[in-house]
Amino acid sequence: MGSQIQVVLNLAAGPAGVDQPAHIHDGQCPGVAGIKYSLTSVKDGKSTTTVNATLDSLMSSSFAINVHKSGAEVSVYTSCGNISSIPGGSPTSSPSDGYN
Ligand SMILES: [Cu+2]
Repeated sequence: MGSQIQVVLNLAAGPAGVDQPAHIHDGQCPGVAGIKYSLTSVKDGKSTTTVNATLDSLMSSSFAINVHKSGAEVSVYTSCGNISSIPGGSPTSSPSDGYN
């Protein structure tokens, strides 16, 4: 979305009604570093966030999306995915599928 990107997480649902913090962290899974961008907490497996970063900027360095067990157990990681290791090398990007 130009200078922004929409991040959509669709995971197997965690505990019902529990907000699971999610962030884009510096580094790579499983030993991610600090938080780079906060994402909307995952609830029932779903989260959508508009992030003030370009896709290119996220792909040009080492970042990972990390989901935490809960606010109380934020030190427990339940999901992690390296942004730079998306199967196929990079997300599909063409005007016809909504990315611009
Ligand atoms: Cu995090």
